[in-house]
Amino acid sequence: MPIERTFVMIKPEGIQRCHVGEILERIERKGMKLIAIKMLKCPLELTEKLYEVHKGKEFYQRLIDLLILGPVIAMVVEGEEAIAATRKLIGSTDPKEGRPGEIRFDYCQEMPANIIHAADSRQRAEFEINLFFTERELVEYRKIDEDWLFRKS
Ligand code: FUP
Repeated sequence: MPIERTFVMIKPEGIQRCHVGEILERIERKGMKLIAIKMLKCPLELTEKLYEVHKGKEFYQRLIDLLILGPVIAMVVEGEEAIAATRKLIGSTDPKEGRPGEIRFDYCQEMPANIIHAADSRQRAEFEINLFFTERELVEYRKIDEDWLFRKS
């Protein structure tokens, strides 16, 4: 299975409702490796670039307003088929259409305040990672299960 990098972002309502620890725990539990993470207030220009594909849609303005209101936690996650795996972890765009176990279903009720974002394709992952992080901010290291030093035999 290919090792991929993807972009994941906890939106302001995920932070304001204090779900950061639980969300990170789910990503780690899946075996994904966190290679970059930062908290920031998403500037308007950056938010508009992230969601430029939705410009003109009826929910666009509310989506942007909600995002620039509070802090976000942006991260880069690496792992086997990380793009599809994190999309499965976050679940349906509309929490009402999700299932128990999906982050959006478990922690929120409605769009656009659906607490988390994850890139949905290789092209988007690359674009979004580059939007939020420089190459130097991506930290290379080995998780304990990748490091031969820690393997029993
Ligand atoms: P996703 O990739 O699952 O976040 O979904 P989209 O890119 O389609 O949508 C981006 C955000 O716009 C969602 F997180 C929530 C919001 N949205 C709405 O508010 N109404 C809609 O009908 C579709 C999306």
